[in-house]
Amino acid sequence: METSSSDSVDRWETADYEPGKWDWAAAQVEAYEASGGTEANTLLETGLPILIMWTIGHKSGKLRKVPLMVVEHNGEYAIVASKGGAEAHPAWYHNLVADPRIRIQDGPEPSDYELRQVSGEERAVWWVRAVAAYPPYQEYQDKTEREIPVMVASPIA
Ligand code: F42
Repeated sequence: METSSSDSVDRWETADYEPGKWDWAAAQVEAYEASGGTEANTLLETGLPILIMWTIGHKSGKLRKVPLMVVEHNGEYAIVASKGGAEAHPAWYHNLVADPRIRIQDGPEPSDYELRQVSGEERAVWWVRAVAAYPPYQEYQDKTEREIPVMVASPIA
């Protein structure tokens, strides 16, 4: 069933925000949004830029906001479900599989994006970009059997 763009706008307005369980990440979301993206916009002392991704919990229906590293190329972003190299995917990854429509805030305001999971050659190209943006991604991949999913977000006009 094709959902209209108004559905997608409504769901962001109607879903109740529920912070994630990692307090430091939830605190970063709060500080980033309160400053319109001018503060708390890097990962601790690395100085590397972060963005805030919005998803809808596929079990809870809650609005979830997830800080992630910025891996951007020609207006598209890679979403890297690394979770520090944990054995399991981050919970938010399952939300994206259930519904690829997300919002990304990389600056003052969030905007709408559509995700595709990438594999093979396309994943390899984006993986190089991801590790260039945030080198620890390679350490995370080296320490787990899990293939860290990479999804690419394209802007929805
Ligand atoms: N995590 C990454 O994976 N990649 C990054 O590049 C990254 C960068 C980053 C930068 C700054 C920062 O502050 C944090 C950063 N993180 C990065 C951490 C990221 O923001 C998340 O905290 C982390 O990936 C863990 O995500 P998580 O969704 O597994 O969070 C857990 C701890 C959590 O909050 N779980 C919730 C809970 O109540 O237990 C549920 C979250 C959820 O979405 N639940 C779904 C629902 O329906 O509501 C169901 C999901 C399911 O399990 O099916």
